[in-house]
Amino acid sequence: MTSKNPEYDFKWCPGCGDFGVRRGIEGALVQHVTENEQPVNKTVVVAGIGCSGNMVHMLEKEQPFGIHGIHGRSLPLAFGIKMSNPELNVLTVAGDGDFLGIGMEHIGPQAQRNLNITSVVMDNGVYGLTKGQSSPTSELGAITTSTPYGKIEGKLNPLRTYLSFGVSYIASMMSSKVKDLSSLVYDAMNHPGFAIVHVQSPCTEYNNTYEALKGNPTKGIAPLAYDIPEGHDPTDILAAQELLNADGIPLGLIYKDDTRETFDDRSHKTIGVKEMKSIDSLVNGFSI
Ligand SMILES: Cc1ncc(C[n+]2csc(CCOP(=O)(O)OP(=O)(O)O)c2C)c(N)n1
Ligand code: SF4
Ligand SMILES: [Mg+2]
Repeated sequence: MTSKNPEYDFKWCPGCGDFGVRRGIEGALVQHVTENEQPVNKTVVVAGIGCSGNMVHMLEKEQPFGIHGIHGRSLPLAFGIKMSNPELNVLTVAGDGDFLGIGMEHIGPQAQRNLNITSVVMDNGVYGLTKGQSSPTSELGAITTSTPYGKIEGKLNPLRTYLSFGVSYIASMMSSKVKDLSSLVYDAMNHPGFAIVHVQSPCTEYNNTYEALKGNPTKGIAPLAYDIPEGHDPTDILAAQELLNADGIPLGLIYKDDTRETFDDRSHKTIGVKEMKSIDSLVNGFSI
C-alpha cells in the first residue's frame, strides 16, 4: 500500500477511539517526514486483524507502505521486514486481542531482541471486530458475548507486562488526547529499540469506557486515567514499577532505556565479524 484503496469499504463506528489514534499516528508520521527528512515511503505499517488493524487502510495524507497480515502476528512480520531492510521505520498497529491475546508470545522475544520498531496498541478491552467477545484486558466479571455469565479470568495489566518483559520504551495514552499521543508515537519512532505506545481506545459499540477513563463528577465517577506527574523519571525502572503498582492508568512516558543495543545493530556486527557458514552445513546441523 502506497496509495489509499478507494474500494476498501471498512468503516469505524461513530465515536470509536481508533479515529483519535489514526490522527495521532498521522501527526507523528508528518513530523517524522519533516524533522527526520525521511520520505513517508520509508515507513511500513504492519497491521493486526481487528477493527484496530484496519488502521492501515484508513490513514489519510501521504501513504506509507502497509501490510494487513494475520491475527496476532504483527510482530513476527515486523521482525522480518526490519531485518530485511533496517533502514525502514517499522510501525505495528494492533488491538488488545491481537497483541495481548493470540499475539502475546511474540512480545517477550522482541523485548529481548530490542528490535528497533514501534508498536501502537489500541486497547478497548474487547474483540470489537468479531462483535464483542472478552479479551485479556476485559474486566473480571465482564458480561460479553463469549462470557455470558461474567468473565472468570482476571484483567491483564499490559503496562506491567511490558515492563517485566524488558520492553525498552513504554508509553501510555488515551485516544482522545491526540496531540500528546502524536508526540509519544513520534518519540517512540525515534527511540533506538522496541517501543510500545499503549492507547486506551474505547469501543463505543461493545465496551464504552470513556466515562470510566475520564470520570464524571456529576455522577461521582472518579477518572481512572491521570497524567503522569512531571517529576517522574522515565529512566528509573524502580520509579516506573512504583507508578505501575499504583491504582489507575497513568498517561505519558512511563519507561525509557536508550542505552541498550538494538537487535539490528547486534546482528549486523555478527554478520560483519563471523565467518558465514554454508547453507548446507547449517541444514546438516539439524539432521540426526
Ligand atoms: C487466527 C485467527 N483467529 C481468530 C480470528 C478472528 N478474529 C478476528 S479479529 C479478532 C479479535 C479482534 O480483537 P482486537 O485485536 O482487540 O481488535 P479490535 O477489533 O477490538 O480493534 C478475532 C478473534 C482470526 N481472524 N484469525
Ligand atoms: S466495533 Fe468498536 S472497535 Fe470496532 S469500529 Fe465499532 S466502536 Fe470501533
Ligand atoms: Mg480490542
